[in-house]
Amino acid sequence: MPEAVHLASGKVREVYALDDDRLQLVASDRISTFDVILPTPIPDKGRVLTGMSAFWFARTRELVPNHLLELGDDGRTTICRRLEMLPVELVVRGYLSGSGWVDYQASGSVCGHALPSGLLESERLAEPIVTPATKAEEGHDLNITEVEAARLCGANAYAAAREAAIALYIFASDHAESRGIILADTKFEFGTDRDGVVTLADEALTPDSSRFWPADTYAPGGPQPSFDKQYVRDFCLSTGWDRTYPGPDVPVDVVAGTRGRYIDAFERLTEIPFERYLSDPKVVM
Ligand code: Q0Z
Repeated sequence: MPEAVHLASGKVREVYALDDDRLQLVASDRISTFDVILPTPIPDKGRVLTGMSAFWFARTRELVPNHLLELGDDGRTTICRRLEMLPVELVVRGYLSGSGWVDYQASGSVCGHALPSGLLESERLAEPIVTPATKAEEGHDLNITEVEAARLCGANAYAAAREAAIALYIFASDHAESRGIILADTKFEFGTDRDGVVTLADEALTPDSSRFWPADTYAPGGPQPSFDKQYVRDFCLSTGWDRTYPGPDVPVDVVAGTRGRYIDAFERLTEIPFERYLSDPKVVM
């Protein structure tokens, strides 16, 4: 097999070209908090996210076409169709959190969606909204309106992507809620294939691209704990860290607790023991 050519690095993943039609995405065990990559990896985090993403791709392929072709035996490698990516990402929000809450407090709307007054932080929205953002290489994505997104993508491609994103969010948030996890919001990236078909790409419905909250402690009126990262965040802040590079080393018990939370999320959502995934990653597909 010819050598994979490195194309791009994300904060915690790498992309390689296998040939003109196929890419290989490799997820590392690095973890970021407050936008800083910590010096200590979380063992198996890349495998958990790769398996979870493939699980959702496999279960939603009738709903929305996606880029997944194969999983590597290492459990952290996705082989996918190489698409022409849309220049925006689509965030679907079912709850008011993060930049949505910030923008709502300042203006009463989020990406052009006027919302009722008096909503609380983390409150569930009457219906999910799509809030596009431009993709920044470094630093923060910039929220834009759907009108701007449609201009950047072309009206037809954007309309197809927004319908797909809403359908995926409803499917996944219903599934997650029935297993004790609130999918507060999630970011999707789409591309078009050689026939112009809008196709789900990148990773999808993982803790790195979504806010997962434990349902049993949900209480609107403030920020909610992150299902996966709260231990590591709380530890980092307890050291007096100022949220700038470099982050603190993470002790073994905090690493183990965080790894356990990722595996718990995987097993709750997929109903597949993580050990089975490690012995044969294709069990999720
Ligand atoms: C996604 C990214 C990552 C760094 C390229 N199916 C596709 N076709 C064309 N391009 C992409 C995909 Cl997934 C693509 N990214 C984002 C992923 C590391 C950046 F693993 N870049």
